Amino acid sequence: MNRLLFIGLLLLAQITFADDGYRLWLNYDRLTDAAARSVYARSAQFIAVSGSSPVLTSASDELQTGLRGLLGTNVPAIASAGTQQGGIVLAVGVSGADTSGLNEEGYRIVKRQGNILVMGKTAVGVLYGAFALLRHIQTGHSLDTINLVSNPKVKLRMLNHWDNPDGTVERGYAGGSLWKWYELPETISPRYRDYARANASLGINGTVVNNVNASARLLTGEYLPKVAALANVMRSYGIKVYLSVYFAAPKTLGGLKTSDPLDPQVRKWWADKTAEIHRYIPDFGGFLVKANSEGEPGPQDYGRTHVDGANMLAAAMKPFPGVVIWRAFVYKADPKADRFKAAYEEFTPFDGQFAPNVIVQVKNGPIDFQPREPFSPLLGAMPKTPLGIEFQITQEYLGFASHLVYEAPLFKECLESDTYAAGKGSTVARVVDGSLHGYSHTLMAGVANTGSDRNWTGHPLAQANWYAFGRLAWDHTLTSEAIADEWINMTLTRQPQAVSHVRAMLLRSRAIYVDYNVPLGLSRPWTGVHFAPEPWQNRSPRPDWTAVYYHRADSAGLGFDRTATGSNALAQYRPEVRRQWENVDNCPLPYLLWFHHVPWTKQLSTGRTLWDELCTRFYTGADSVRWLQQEWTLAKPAIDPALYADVAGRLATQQREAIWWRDAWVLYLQPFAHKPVPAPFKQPERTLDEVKKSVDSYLLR
Ligand code: GCW
Repeated sequence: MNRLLFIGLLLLAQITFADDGYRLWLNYDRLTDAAARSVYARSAQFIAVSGSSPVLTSASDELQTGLRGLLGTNVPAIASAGTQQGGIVLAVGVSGADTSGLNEEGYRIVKRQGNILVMGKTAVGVLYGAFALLRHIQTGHSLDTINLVSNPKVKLRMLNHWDNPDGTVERGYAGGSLWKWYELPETISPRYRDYARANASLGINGTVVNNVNASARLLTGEYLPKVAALANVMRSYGIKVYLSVYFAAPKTLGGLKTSDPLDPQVRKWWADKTAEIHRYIPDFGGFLVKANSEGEPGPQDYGRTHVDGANMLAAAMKPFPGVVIWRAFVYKADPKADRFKAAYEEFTPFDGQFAPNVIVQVKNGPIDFQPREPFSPLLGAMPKTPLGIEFQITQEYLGFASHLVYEAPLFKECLESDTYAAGKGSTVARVVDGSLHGYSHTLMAGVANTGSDRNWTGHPLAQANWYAFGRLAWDHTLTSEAIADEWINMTLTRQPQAVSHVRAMLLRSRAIYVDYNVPLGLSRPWTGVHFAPEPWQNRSPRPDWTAVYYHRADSAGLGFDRTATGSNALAQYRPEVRRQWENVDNCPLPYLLWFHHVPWTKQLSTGRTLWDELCTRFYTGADSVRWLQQEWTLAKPAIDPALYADVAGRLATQQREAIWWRDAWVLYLQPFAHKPVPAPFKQPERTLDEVKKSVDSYLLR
């Protein structure tokens, strides 16, 4: 009777349990198929851990937690398998054929003598293998013939947090900062460990804990113990901590007269500071620097160059294994210049001059994390300088946490672009993984979308973007579809019909967003809140912080001429790339307005004029949000009710705002185009003034 009651309560608990999203893709919900559970359980009767280290303990703990959840069994951890069979053996440092194809962080999982062997040259390789084994089970694969070998393609796989010491997050849409600076170092939130687990499950091995618009405070004796406390948690999961640094710190913090990178006292200050940091954090990852960009201080303040600045920090870092990551995101407030060209112009002359422990971090596009950009022309143009890539996971220009945009297709589109730097097949991915130019350091960074919200990312489905970034940083050859499938199965549901509805939503979401937002290569970095549509926005302290600077709408047409008759930014690309884009008659439509000022009446390859095509995209894009809503409804029976309701609410917001954004563009552009909205679409019901008013309410926030 007691037993029945217990089972009854258990069932009730399962039914009424609301998934708050905290557990991410590591929710380890019980597999519903009892037969499958017992088959898995037969291969997971014990976990043998040879050797001991905090990282191995993390691996074994995670397997225990995961298997307890998925299979409902308590799997004992033992020191050695001996002659036992039917268990999991974690083996680190194995040599010979088993680890021959592995790099330092890779893993191999095979079935051997009745056990499942998870091997790596290092403990962290085994940890990644343990997560891979769990993923294998979570996604319903058999253990009978398991044979997995995997190596990360990029060495530094990092999140960049734009978190400030006051607890706010620049461009963060999921609450405040994860780091509770006021409570550290004494109070260690359990959340830090869960953050580390989630990252390690993807192979992320670095985290820059503070904003690139950096506060010097992080470098003080008050803050370093706090950073060290975080590093202590991360270490057991193979994650190194990095700091963004404020270039003027020698002056503001050290009381020196200057922060000139060639000044001996300044150099000494940084060398001492770097040594001090290592006393707190012996395995410190390194520095990330935003210098002479958007008002941040830098070497140019003293007539020095980016190389002078980076190499000064590199010299301070030289006694240690860490790196200096110098951002290439720079542009000047010059109304005549084309911001598109700035990073290439400033950095290519320095190729080969950076110290060996410097990596230059380049945003994926030449402007700034737009919904669709061509790849940055810098990628492939600095063969003698390790270039890392920076993606933005947080949705600064992708509708914050209210619009659904699955970013894997965006990341992949860039990674698969061919730079032709060393002939055909010189993809951005091959620049970034170092195989093209033989870089000594390789790096993929993502600006994090995590915050203090219980579900980490605000929009529950935006967890998929953190997941996708991490998986691609490990292996950029994975497809967007495969990553979506993994994430959905591990996080939301394993019911095949529901999986296919959610997969369809994710895969189409970015194209839908682009259609109602910036179709045909339209671009629009906004000032203001970076959310509301403001194509009319033409006033700012800087010309390159207005919308009109980018879209260039006038009575003749729309778009930025970057051909030889315009800014000639196209000349920064290899001839093969340039040829794809330089002719307005055959430039692929996704890039058309990035490179051409196109007459309103020009007929495009679709058979429609520019104006009609734009309207078609704006309207079908906005209408497609209804399709997203329908797909979500179809998945409803298989989704946790609380989570379902959360996403349904956000989709409703997205639907309303997609129409708002469509109307903003249509009503703003129409007086230039002098054309009616083509049938079957209908003229917006509101006026431009009404749209502007509703945007103002966002700007006042
Ligand atoms: O996209 C812009 C953002 C800034 C950000 C900057 C950068 C951290 O609007 O908030 O500053 O890029 O990447 O440095």
